[in-house]
Parts: sequence; structure tokens; C-alpha cells
Amino acid sequence: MDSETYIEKIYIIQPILDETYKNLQEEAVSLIESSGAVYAGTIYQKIREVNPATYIGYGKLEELRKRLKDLDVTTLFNGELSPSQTLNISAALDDKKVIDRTTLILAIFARNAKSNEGKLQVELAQLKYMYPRLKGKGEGLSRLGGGIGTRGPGETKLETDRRKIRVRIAYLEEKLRQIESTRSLVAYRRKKDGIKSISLIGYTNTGKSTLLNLLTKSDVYAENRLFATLDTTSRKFTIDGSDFLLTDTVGFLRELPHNLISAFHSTLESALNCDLALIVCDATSDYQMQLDTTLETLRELDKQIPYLIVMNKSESLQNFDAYPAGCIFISARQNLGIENLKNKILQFFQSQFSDVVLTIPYTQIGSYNKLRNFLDEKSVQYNDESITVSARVQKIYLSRFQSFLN
Ligand SMILES: Nc1nc2c(ncn2[C@@H]2O[C@H](COP(=O)(O)OP(=O)(O)OP(=O)(O)O)[C@@H](O)[C@H]2O)c(=O)[nH]1
Ligand SMILES: [Mg+2]
Repeated sequence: MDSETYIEKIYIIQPILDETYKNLQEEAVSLIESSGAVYAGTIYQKIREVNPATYIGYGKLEELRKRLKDLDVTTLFNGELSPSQTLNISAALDDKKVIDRTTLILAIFARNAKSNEGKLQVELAQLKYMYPRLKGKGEGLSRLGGGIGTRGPGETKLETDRRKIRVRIAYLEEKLRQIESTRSLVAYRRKKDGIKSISLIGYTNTGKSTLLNLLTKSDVYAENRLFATLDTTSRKFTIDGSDFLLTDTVGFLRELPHNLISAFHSTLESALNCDLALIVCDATSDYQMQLDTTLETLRELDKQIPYLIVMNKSESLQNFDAYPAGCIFISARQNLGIENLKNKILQFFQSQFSDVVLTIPYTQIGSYNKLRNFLDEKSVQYNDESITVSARVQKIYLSRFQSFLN
């Protein structure tokens, strides 16, 4: 099969577990389109009890088998399947290729990974996900043909045996560790330079990259599809003469599988290591779900960062009442509300920091040096008995400097 011209058609199996199933199905259609495949249809199944062997019941599978009999389609189970469930469903559907939501998202990630690190991360996640699935079959994945789950950075490795995969996994993990240690050094230098960092986080496709482009006059890839951004990009920008570092990163998705979050853990980690987060939501879509998903993901990653809520795409809103209190309405595409956003960012930093003048007797330089990481020095003046330091301190750290305050 020629993987260049082959366009995969995907049929969705949508389990009905609660009332969100319709939204999940629509999202699956967007995921399919974002992966470069074509949506072919959906079969729904209300789940009263999960069948451990095939998740959905045999009756439904037989109905689906008949429906898909003469079609060249891949079936997407819109949830997570165990390796054996995947194989059993495939067997029940005349050996049709079966993928789950994680495999589909990984395919999108593989397609969109641009940086070296992004590619390594995706390949690692793909191999880890594939590994137990290879086991069940006892043969290479090559029999599955082209398309999702067999494409991407891992492609050339698919013919290799399990031992080679294990070696490759170890190699990728080591490589990523090296990249990460370089990055911590960069982050450390930045902290030392005292530039405040702001990260754009939030649900996928809400306009984070568009906002980065607008604020920093950049040209990062922004597109109407899910997970257009995978790599973390940082750019400097200035508000009223103050420099900030703005970071754009991978977006979130409801029920994003855990192994995907962990695959991108170090990428996210660097973005979430910021002084302020702007949580970007799409005001024209289910913003409450987007916000909840984002806050939930931050909790899972154990990140407590101060944030402002930015309601993007608000250019044609008629009613502003139903939105969270204090959120900032903008349109990144039409450059609306941006001055207000900048003011809110400045106000935030002004409320977080105090400008202080410290007097440090030479006899206490040692104890002052231990605290220096907690402030940004603006100027230092050497006197006979002491030094005088003008600095900016986060209010939460102010008490540590009590004995040096004039
Ligand atoms: N109507 C409208 N569309 C916008 C606005 N801002 C961005 N968009 C569109 O929303 C889509 C997604 O924008 P991106 O900037 O790629 O979104 P993102 O949050 O970076 O998405 P991912 O990187 O895929 O997670 C694009 O088609 C943008 O043109 C806006 O203010 N109004
Ligand atoms: Mg983006």
C-alpha cells in the first residue's frame, strides 16, 4: 500500500456511558480530520455493563460486522481498549483494523511533531503503547498495512522484534533525559535574568498560538485542527517597557490518556514552570468543559500556578453574562481586547511584587546570599558598613527579608 496516497477511512464505535457521548463523538470526528483521515460513520452503543472481552456486546459487534462488511475502513473505538479487547474486536469484525482513542491521538501527534524532542517523545509513547499489543499477536504489525497506528516517527521500527523495541525505548528515554537536563539549565539562566514568564495553556484549538503570534509578532503554526501545536515555543514580548517571556505549548483534551500526559510531561513541565498562566478558552464553544479539563490537568500534574482566564474568539458574542467572573474577553484573530489583556497582566505582576530597599550589613552577607534567589536585584550600592540593595520581591517571600528592610 502506498502510504503517500492512501487515505484512511475511519468508522467510529461510540459507547454511550453518560450524556456527554454526543460531544465526545463530535470531538472524535475532529480528531479523525486532524489526523488526515476521513470520517466514515458512527455506530452507537449504550453500555450497561462492560464486556471484558470486547467492551461492547457481541450483538452490536455482529451488527457492525455486517454494516462494514464490504467497506475498506478502520474502526475507531472512542475510548481506551486493552490489548486483548483490541484484538478480540478486530477478530469479530473479520480482522478489520481496530484502533482506540490513544492510538488516534498518537497518530496526530506523530503527524504534527516538528522538533527533535517532539518526535522522540511521540516515538517513545507510540512504542510503549504498541509493545503489549505486539505481544498478543506474536507477529509484526506490518500485517496491519498502512495508516494510523502504523505510521509516524516509529514507522521504520515496526518490522523490528520486541528486543529491538526495548533497546530503542531505552535509547529514547536516555536521549530525552539529556534534552531535559539542557533545558533545566536554560530555565535556570532565565530565572537568573529575572524575566517573568507567562504561559498560554488550555484546551486544544482555542487560539493559543494565534495569541502568541499576535503578542510577539511571530509566525508559529496556527490552524483549525486539534493538536496543531506540540512543541513548546517561547518568545519575548514587552508591555510598557517590561520584558516577558511568552510560552505556547501543547493543548489539553478531555480524557487525554494518562500515558500521553506523561509522554509530554517534560514539555509541559517547562511551560508550566511559569510565573503566570493565561488559560485560553474558546468563548463560542463549551468553555466550561475546557476550563474544567485544564484545571483538572493542572491538578493531576500537581501544578499550582496563578492564572487569568482569557475568553478568546469573543468577537461576535452578544451576551457576556454567563462567563466566569473576572475573565478577560479577547479576539486574537481580530486583535480585540488586547490592551485590556496587557493591562491585566501588568496589574497581576504589580500586585504580586513589591519594590524594596534592603540594607545588609557586611557581617550578614552570608545569610543574605542564601536568600538571593527569592528576589530580583535592580541595583547594589556598597557603603562603609553595609550594602544597599534595591530589588523586586514576590510578596509571598517578603517576610524572609524582614531583618534587612529599612
Ligand atoms: N473566530 C475566531 N477564531 C480564532 C480566534 N483566534 C484563533 N482562532 C482560530 O482558531 C483556530 C485554532 O487556533 P490556534 O491558534 O491554532 O489554536 P491553539 O490553541 O494553538 O490550538 P492547538 O495548538 O491545536 O492546541 C484557528 O483556525 C484560528 O484561526 C478568534 O479570536 N476568533
Ligand atoms: Mg497551538
